[in-house]
Amino acid sequence: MEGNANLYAVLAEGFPSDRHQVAIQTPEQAYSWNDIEAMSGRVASLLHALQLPAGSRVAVQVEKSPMALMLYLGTIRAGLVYLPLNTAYKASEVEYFLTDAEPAVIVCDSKNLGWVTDLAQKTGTPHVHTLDADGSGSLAAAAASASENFQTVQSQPDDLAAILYTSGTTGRSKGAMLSHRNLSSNAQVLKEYWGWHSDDVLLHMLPIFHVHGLFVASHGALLAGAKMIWLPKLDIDQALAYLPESTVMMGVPTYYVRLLADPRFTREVCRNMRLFISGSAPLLHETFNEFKDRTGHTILERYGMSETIMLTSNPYEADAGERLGGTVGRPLPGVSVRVVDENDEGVAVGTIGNVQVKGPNVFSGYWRMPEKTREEFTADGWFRTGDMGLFGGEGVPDDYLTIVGRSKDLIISGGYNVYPKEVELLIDALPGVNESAVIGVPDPDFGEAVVAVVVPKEGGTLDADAMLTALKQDLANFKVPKRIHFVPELVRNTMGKVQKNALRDQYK
Ligand code: MCA
Ligand code: AMP
Repeated sequence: MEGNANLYAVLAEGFPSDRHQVAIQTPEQAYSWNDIEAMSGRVASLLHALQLPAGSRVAVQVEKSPMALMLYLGTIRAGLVYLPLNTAYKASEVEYFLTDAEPAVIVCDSKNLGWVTDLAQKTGTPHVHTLDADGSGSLAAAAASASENFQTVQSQPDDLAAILYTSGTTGRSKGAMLSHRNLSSNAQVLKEYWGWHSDDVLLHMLPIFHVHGLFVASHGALLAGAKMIWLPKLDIDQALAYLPESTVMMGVPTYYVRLLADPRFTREVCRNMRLFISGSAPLLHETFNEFKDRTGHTILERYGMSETIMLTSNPYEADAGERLGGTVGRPLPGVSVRVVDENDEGVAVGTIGNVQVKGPNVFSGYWRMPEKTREEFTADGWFRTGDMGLFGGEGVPDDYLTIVGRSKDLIISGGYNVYPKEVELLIDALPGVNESAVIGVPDPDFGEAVVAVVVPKEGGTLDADAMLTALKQDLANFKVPKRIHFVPELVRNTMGKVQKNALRDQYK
């Protein structure tokens, strides 16, 4: 029989032959590899019975649980397209995704069932299910009576597996379309590159609605047949309790900052660890160095995007080179990375330019946005990341990439992306506001913190607390400014463009 390009079929090739072993350990319960097959099989049977057209979207906004992972795997097995949503998104944010993606199914937490049902009716989403943090809800109830024996759907490499929304500078979110090939090729490369093996134990504390936790971390362990310690979120007490029995951990820089802030985090706690990986946002030199001093471990920093999954990584094997703090390492095998000028011409080593990428991991385009897709690819097929970087530089080998900034106006706070334009539009719509500029300023915990600089209407005064309360109605909490500054006017250049760099300097 010809191989099946379905991502689940690829991952399952790595499951251990003894399916009774523990695959997922939570503080409450253990799940075996058999359980993964059976539970994801039940979800797939349930979805299959809906007789949805191929490529139908399953939108999911639920708390992290083993069953939530089964929902993901079951969706993939059924040949449907998984569309994860940050649990922090409010109704008005979710409405956009439902309108744009037109999913056939939405699965939500039962506490949100009221407004999600209203939205589903409004947007024509036919099927609504619930799934709560404890694994209960209408989805689990229906899955319980569906068959656990499900023959994973035969997929083609270019079939769509997932859509990940990532905002644009215009404030309108774009759905990055990822295929089975994109996801499985990246998982296979990372398995080799980071030396995954079946004896590994992954401490999984990341959310599973983004690339980092859902794909990079989960796929790594699944494909290696390695156990995951599955925690609902970052909790330092729990992290300290489980680190001694773990070998691999992944986190955004805030995870490492918070571990280091706790004096109980010692070399002894990390005694069985072989690899700490950081990504999604720049890791500060001081965190990298302090971590090495405290634990003896050198954090491996890597770089990626929702549109591309993982692109570059510092070396894992000692003989492959040094892990250099501040750099994101070399292009992964099969991935091409170039640094170019404004005319898409390559620049010399040591020169800063725009980072462009190519490879089997790079997405095919944005959902129903052919023009935007065309704009973001060069004529010869390179994807414009919007990141600025350089190869080499002082004391850095010529094939190591360093990310120095972004040409896109984006704030990364605790690993979550915030698009200033989206926040500015909401602030500008508040009564008494003339205009606003939203910027990121350095923050010891989140890396960057969102700050708003607001010009009140002439003669008026504004109340920052009232504004924040109003913003929280429509905006996920992590996007809500941590501070608002009032100014009589915004600094502009001769072209009339707001000088965000000057504002960042002033308010840092
Ligand atoms: C929570 N809050 C935040 C953030 N998270 N504010 C700004 N930035 C954040 N990231 C808000 C909360 O809503 C709360 O607000 C207040 O801050 C304090 O919350 P706290 O209890 O400290 O938050 P937490 O629950 O501990 O969460 C912080 C966190 C979490 C653990 C750092 O944000 C997190 O897990 N981040 C990981 C994100 C991630 O996985 N990114 C990968 C993207 P209030 O008091 O008002 O309610 S994938 C990606 O980027 C690419 C592809 C890649 O390369 O990986
Ligand atoms: P997302 O839209 O969530 O996929 O975020 C992708 C963006 O995160 C990239 O375009 C980079 O700007 C940033 N990013 C990811 N990893 C790193 C890293 N190690 N260092 C600096 N920036 C990073």
